Amino acid sequence: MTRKTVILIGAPVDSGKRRPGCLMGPDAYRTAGLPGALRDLGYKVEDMGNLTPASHQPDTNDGKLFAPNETIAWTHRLTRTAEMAMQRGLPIFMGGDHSLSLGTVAGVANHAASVGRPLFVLWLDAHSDFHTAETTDSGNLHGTPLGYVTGREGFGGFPKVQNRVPHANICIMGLRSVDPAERAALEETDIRYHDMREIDENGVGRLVSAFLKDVEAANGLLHVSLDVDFLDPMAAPAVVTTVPGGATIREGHLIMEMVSDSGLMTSLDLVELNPFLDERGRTAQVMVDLAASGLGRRVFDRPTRAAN
Ligand code: 5AB
Ligand code: MN
Ligand code: MN
Ligand code: MN
Repeated sequence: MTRKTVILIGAPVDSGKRRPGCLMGPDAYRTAGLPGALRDLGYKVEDMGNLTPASHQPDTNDGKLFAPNETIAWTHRLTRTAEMAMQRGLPIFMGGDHSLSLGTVAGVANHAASVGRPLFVLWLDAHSDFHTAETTDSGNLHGTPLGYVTGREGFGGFPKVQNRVPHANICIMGLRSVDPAERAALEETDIRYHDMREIDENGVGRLVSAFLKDVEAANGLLHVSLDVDFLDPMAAPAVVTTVPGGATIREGHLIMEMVSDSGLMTSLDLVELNPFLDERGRTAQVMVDLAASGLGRRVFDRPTRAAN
């Protein structure tokens, strides 16, 4: 039996918001042991190193949008990289802020179309990231990836999305901070979204299993996009956009273990980690543990770490 290949792709994207630091994410995941954890699970691991954006004009600071040229350049680079990596294995995009998902999801969607299978997306996030470059109040493009990949208007200058992700194939979990313009747009769609209250009332297990059943029934590919701020800031402090009242480590692991059991996940984003804000690497470690759970590790298999 050939071992399954996981392709680690460093995407030190830091242009999606004003506060810097996410560019250190890929190396924090390596330092926290992601490659070794995956090898221990039996995967063949290839690390492509850290990418750079396509060449672009320097950004000026005169418009509402922060660093649009750089984010557009990343979108070009990551779309192509995702398309190529999907042909060879399971890519893990080590971010980088969430604006990287404009490219990763667009590329994965192109791959899905080329193999004739529908793409499904599980979006684990406190935010819905459903703005367009026109509706955003902050001008921070990390709040726009789901708007982009579903083909919303209002992304002038960005590459045209070749294969939109259908609304019905998207499930957002963990919501507790959605701007009015996003909410109004979201409610016009049949994107399914579960806020923290719904999680509290139903438990994540029931909600995730309903979604995974649909992915399986459609013979879909599944992209998981894990934003650090899905988790409660007490569990995962290393993120700019902290919102209290988030998911617990246990809920995170349950979701990822159920994803793993389903055997459906074909690509993964780890986004928004800002190692500059971390406490002795613990947020990076939580993210590595969640990724490992999504690829077959059980919580009771988690190694006890030496203190030094
Ligand atoms: B993240 C906010 N909606 O548009 C905006 O962290 C936050 O990738 C976006 O989910 C958060 O700036 C983007 C207020
Ligand atoms: Mn996000
Ligand atoms: Mn978020
Ligand atoms: Mn954020």
